[in-house]
Amino acid sequence: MSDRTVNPASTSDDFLQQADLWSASNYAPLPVVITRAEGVWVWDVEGNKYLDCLSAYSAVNQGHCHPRIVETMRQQAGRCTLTSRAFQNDQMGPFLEKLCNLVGYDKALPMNTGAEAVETAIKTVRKWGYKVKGVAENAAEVIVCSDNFHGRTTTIVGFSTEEQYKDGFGPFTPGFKVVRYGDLSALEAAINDNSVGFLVEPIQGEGGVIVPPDGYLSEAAQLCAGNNVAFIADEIQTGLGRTGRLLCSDWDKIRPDVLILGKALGGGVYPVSAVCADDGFMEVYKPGDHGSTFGGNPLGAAVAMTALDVIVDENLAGKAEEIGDWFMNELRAIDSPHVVEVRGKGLLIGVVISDESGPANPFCKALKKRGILAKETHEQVIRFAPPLVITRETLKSVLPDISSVLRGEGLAAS
Ligand code: IF1
Repeated sequence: MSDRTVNPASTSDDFLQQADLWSASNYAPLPVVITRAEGVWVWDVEGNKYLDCLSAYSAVNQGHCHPRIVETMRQQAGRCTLTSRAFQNDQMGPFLEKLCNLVGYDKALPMNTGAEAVETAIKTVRKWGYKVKGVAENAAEVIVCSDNFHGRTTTIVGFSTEEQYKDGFGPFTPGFKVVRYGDLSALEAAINDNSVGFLVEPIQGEGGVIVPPDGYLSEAAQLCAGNNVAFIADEIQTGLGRTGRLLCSDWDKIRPDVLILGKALGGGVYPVSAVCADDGFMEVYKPGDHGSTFGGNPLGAAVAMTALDVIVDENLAGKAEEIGDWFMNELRAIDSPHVVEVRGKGLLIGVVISDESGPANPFCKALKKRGILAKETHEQVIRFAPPLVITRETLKSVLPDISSVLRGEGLAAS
């Protein structure tokens, strides 16, 4: 095995080679090796500094290594980290109470990753469908949207419309119906007596930062309410301040029956996710029906409480709205033949590169060369989603570089 060592790895190239050697090749990351991070900044092993415009896909809304969150983590790590749900701990209850009061639900069910929370939401509405709505055994249907992204489990990729996510992973869980995102009549036509839930992202992140037509979400919610179908919002990426409101659903003044949170709930330091709903849904669970070894653990619960406090205390939703509006206008003002559209809400922004200009990836590589880390989604879209603690001054300082790259400078050199 000696020919398979890169030892000791010290340069970025070493680490890239090492990861290439030992990691399954399920990712094609930008070739940057980060060793330190603070706020909106990250540093590679050579000491180069970058502005993080991805925020770990919105998991570090509060900024990297937020001092309050890290301090909570440190303290709780030295006190008690894991009890399992076989015993009670003194952090989970306070965490769930804080979360439920903040988002306005009777109860929450804690999990770890986003995909687990989505699975939990699906299980919740299925059981509700059978026990409360009265759907015949094994007939429950969950309606989902085209170009959805809800995670990577076999059930979830089974209802993806992206071939690559499914290819080679079947057979898949039945009971899902796909309708076109943004299409109310398709939703109406798909609803029948067996429909138990409609699962939707208020803005599709992976789909390419797709903002649905005005009124879509509220009318979809009304359709669901009128047909006794649970409206399930996956706010794993859009929630917790990212779009300029605590929840993206708040923009449309809707209150989902089932709310799914993750990512920033763990403050970027620990995986914490949760499903929130009222008693009418949550009361379907009896002991033993569902669970997770780490879900609701005291370390994650403590971290999540501070992660929520930071979002509220630092008015991160308000900042996302204000800075996002300004930044989106600045991006729109860039005169580039390559940019077709700038869209999004708050600090979840997609810059669409025209097909003729080639894929977005070389633009991201050119941005990296200028110290800005962004990642493309769906070939043609560059996503700009910095931590919500970013200031206007910081963004202003990198705008000339963003502008140069979007106008096509330095593309060939990458
Ligand atoms: C990866 C994308 C973002 C999500 C929504 C559930 C989950 C996610 C709306 C699952 C996760 C991630 C996963 C990450 C890349 C990323 C992503 F590009 F794939 F689409 F954010 F935009 N619902 N999104 O966005 O949460 O189980 O991962 O905790 O590398 O797959 P998870």
